[in-house]
Amino acid sequence: MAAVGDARTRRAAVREDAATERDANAVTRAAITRHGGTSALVNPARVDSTPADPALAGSAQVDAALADAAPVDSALADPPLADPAFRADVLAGLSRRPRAIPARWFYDRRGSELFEDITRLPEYYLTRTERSILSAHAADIASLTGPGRAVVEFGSGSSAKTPLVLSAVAPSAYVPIDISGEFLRDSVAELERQFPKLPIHPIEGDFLHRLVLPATLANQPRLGFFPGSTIGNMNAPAAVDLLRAMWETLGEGSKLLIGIDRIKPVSVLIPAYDDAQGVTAEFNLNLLHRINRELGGTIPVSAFRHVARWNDTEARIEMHLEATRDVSFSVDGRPFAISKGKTIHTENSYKYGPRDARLLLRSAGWTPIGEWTDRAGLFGLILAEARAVPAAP
Ligand code: AVJ
Repeated sequence: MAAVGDARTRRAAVREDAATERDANAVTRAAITRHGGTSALVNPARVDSTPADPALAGSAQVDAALADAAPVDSALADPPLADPAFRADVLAGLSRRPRAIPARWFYDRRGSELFEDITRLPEYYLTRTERSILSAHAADIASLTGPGRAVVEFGSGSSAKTPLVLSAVAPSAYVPIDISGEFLRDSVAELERQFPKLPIHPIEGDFLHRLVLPATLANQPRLGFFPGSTIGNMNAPAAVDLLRAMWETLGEGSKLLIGIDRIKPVSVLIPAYDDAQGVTAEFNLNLLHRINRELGGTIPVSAFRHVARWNDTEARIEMHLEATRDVSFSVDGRPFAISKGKTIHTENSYKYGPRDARLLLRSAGWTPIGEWTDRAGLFGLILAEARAVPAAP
């Protein structure tokens, strides 16, 4: 374990206005940015919009516009279970310049399967590396968190890394939070078999907002768990908002174990997002298939190619879908045209140096108290503590 700085003297400020009671336990079944999820297509997602970063912008503003335009029963007339938030994000995303569609819409059933395949690719070092860090340092992590904490996992998805943490930290309870009830039920059933004495309290909800934890956990200290570098999908302001919402959900004195992917040579980064087998390309292109399936689109998918780029000033991998010829098509009856060489921006995956990652956490009131990495320094696992708002010096 590498202790991180003199944590006690550097408390980060916590804004009090991060979340409102109105947002408590919001249950929405739309997809959000996450790994391994399936979206049941019912309600519009309530995702904070980040206008400076169109690929991640939420749909709140366009929801409102569309609510006026679409007749109430249009969902019934449309192809299978069209999510109004998906439609709104796609129509708005294809209309703006540069074109951009939020990455959270990757995760329909097929997209979630393809993501699982990505995590097993030789080039995709993230999942494998994070898991090896977790198992190599489990005892160390446990000694810093202490036993008897309720482990709260944000975006638990298929909970693949959960057993590593649960067997290490001797938790009092496990609280998986996920937007997909289907995924929750599957993973809870599996974990109940593995940890028969552990109380499990699943919450189907959107962790981008403050949630109210079950009353039975009121007096138990908490350990948040947010693996997979899911935070990398967000730009800095959105990431800080999310980390603050987690602070509010967990409360002062809680701890957070978070996986954050690191900046590294482009020769390693690009193949991780543009693999030899073309699985990531298929994952990216599936978004166009999904638009065709669910929104009555006529997009000629074969006229697009997957592109992964490193944007050095923003310190992020970008995924785009590039038109290989001039194309025109319609979505939901609306016409669109894209000229050869132009792209639809579909994902950002931000990477952080060790100090960048710690500053990000501090910006949201989380004081780093431990950090682990692999031999090559590919991936960072940070343990942070929710400290009170500091007095000004
Ligand atoms: C789930 C956001 C962590 O950015 O590495 C993988 C998603 N996109 N390959 C990532 C993803 C293309 C992944 N996250």
